[in-house]
Amino acid sequence: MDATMNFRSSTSASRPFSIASLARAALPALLLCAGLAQAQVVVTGQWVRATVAQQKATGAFMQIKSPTAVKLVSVSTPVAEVAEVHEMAMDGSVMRMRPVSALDIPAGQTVELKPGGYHVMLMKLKAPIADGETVPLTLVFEGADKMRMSVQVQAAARSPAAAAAAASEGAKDMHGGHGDHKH
Ligand SMILES: [Cu+2]
Repeated sequence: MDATMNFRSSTSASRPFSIASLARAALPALLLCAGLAQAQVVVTGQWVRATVAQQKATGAFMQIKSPTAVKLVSVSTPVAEVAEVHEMAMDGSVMRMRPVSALDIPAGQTVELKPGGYHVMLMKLKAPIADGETVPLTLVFEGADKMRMSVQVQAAARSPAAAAAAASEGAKDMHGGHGDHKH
C-alpha cells in the first residue's frame, strides 16, 4: 500500500517502489532462514591462519554449537577455490589430515575446530591472506530432516605467531573460547 502511494506521489518514486517490492518478495525467505539457521547453529571464535607469499593452503578454525543435531556438510569462501572439512588421524605413527564428508555437531555440544584437530582447509588460495584480513566463510549444515541451512561468518586472519598463542590458550581451556568467553 505504502509503496503504491509513494509511487504515485513522488516523481522519483520508482526506486522506493522497486525496493519495497523486493523486500516483500524476499520476506518469506528471510523468515525461513531466521527460523531454521540463525536461531539454531551458533559459530563463535572463528579465525583463519594468515599466510605468506606462495602459500596455497591454510586452515580456518571455530567453535560450532547447535541445539539440535546437525552436520557440517560443506564450506565455501571467496578467497579459495577449494574448502574442505578435515580431521586429523593417526596413520601408523604419523598424524595426518584427511577430508571428512560431514562433521557431526551433536545437540547442545560445542564442537571445536582447532589446530591439530578438526579444521576447515582452504586450498588453492587466490591470494595470500594477510594478518588482520577478514575472510568470509559460508558453512552449510544439514539437519536430521535433511534440510540444509547456511550460516555466514566473517573470520579474522591471524599471523602464525598469534595463531600459535591462541592455540596454546585454547589447549589450556577446554572451552577454547580464545579469550572471548565470559564465565
Ligand atoms: Cu587440512
